Amino acid sequence: MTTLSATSPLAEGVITPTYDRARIKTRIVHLGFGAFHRAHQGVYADRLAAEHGSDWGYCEVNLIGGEKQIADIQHQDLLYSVSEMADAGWSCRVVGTVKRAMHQSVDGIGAILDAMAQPDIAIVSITVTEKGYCHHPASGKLNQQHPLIQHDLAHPDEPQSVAGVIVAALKLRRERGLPAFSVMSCDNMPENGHVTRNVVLELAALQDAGLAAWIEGNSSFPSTMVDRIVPAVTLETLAKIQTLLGVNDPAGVACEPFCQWVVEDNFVQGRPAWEKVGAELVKDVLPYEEMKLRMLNGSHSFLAYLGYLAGYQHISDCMQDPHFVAAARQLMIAEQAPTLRTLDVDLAAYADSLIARYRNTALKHRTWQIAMDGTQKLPQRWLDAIRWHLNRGDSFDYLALGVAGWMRFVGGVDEQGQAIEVSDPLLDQLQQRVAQSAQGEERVHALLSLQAVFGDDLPASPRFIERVLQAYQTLLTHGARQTVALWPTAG
Ligand code: NAI
Ligand code: CS2
Repeated sequence: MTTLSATSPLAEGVITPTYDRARIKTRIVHLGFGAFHRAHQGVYADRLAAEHGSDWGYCEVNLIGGEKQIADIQHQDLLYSVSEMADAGWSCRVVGTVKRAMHQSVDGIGAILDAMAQPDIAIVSITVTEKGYCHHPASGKLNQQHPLIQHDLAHPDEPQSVAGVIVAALKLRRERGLPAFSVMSCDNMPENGHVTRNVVLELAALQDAGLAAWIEGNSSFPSTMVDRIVPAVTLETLAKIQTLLGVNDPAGVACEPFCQWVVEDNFVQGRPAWEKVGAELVKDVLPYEEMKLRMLNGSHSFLAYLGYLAGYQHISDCMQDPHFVAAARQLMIAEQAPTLRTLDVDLAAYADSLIARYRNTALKHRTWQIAMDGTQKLPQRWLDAIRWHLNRGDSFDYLALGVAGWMRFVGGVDEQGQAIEVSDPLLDQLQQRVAQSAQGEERVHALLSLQAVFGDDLPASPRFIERVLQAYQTLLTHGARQTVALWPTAG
């Protein structure tokens, strides 16, 4: 089977770049050429070029991991495909707006910094997962002890961290007399622009106060709310893509049809007219981010931990269990929705639409994938809402059950006594606490002592501890499936 290229014949119905690709300019450097970026920002750029004559194109960069994705797209004329998967059928488009692809381990960091310091570059965007920001998830501040940050402080001109690379690139632009670019995070964090600004400015200030002041005065860090479910690509997905496309595409991704992007309109060197292809450009993204993070990602994580423990491999499998559907809905409507700032959105309808999206059996979104990196996700998905309820004396039964589910998951042994492969940047700290605590109450206290996740306040809250403990004990006694069915009265 031939591989996707500018000249390969494609199956009928595939949307291809009919615009002049030579006209597209490299105006955005993107850090994190993963599945999500390809299916989200990549498609907005392609649609803008195809439907509105935009010339905004990408230089795609992977710093850590993802060597294969960069090599793959280089071998296929910088083209890749995005397939939308619905129970009713699939559709497929080839994205043509990538101009260049680089990997730190192949091209070297010097070449990447040089690419970021070209005059045409107006935006550096990011999707590097929450852990890529090297911050303390509970506070949003730079983790100065992080090994990558320690490295970058010692070698500022050969940085390894995302923040270090941005600081070094901006330093180079300043030296070359070029204007700064805007830095746009598209990762799932509340105020992702502020988190990015914090880590970049803090790291710059530790190196050179003058540089930090220049960045603060010349760059901007717009926040974004991003939404499109893009599961990790499997061999099965690639086979399906091949059937749709008519050629092989190892750089292809598949995702749900739904897509949403809310962007803070704050760019120092211009931006693509994303609003022409459905993005919302607003002054304040925070209410949208919180809504999405607490309703969607909060229920996703709940389904991920409890579902994994109950033996459900995919989110759509959880949706076959009416008790899981009811629990996810309760969590969203009764415990997350009340904590949100007012938006002109019907939250009950939003919850229904999320459940409908989760039911998509074509997606095969693994509970294990969403369960990854929990220490980086819990604060914004559950813990801020729990604090809201604690302040008001309200109940938060499902959020507490979620926390208990996470604790059971990171314990590393499932309900059948099989090992769980826990993937988390704080794995050492998790394993140490698990190894040094007896199963039950002691384990709960040991995990609550993770200050980077729970802060100082939650481990000192008797109500929080009591509710999580009760949920944890119930999970131990009844197992996840039955606990979800009986909750909140099972304890
Ligand atoms: P992925 O695993 O396909 O890609 C991860 C990307 O992050 C790769 O490009 C990798 O090189 C980079 N990366 C990982 N750790 C890094 C580090 N320490 N420093 C620098 N780069 C690093 O994951 P995917 O699906 O692309 O998701 C990435 C992020 O996008 C998510 O964590 C989330 O914040 C956001 N997102 C994902 C959605 C999805 O459904 N997949 C939807 C909405 C947002
Ligand atoms: C998921 C998200 O992996 C996860 O943690 O909750 O990536 C989710 O699929 C997206 O945010 C949907 O937009």
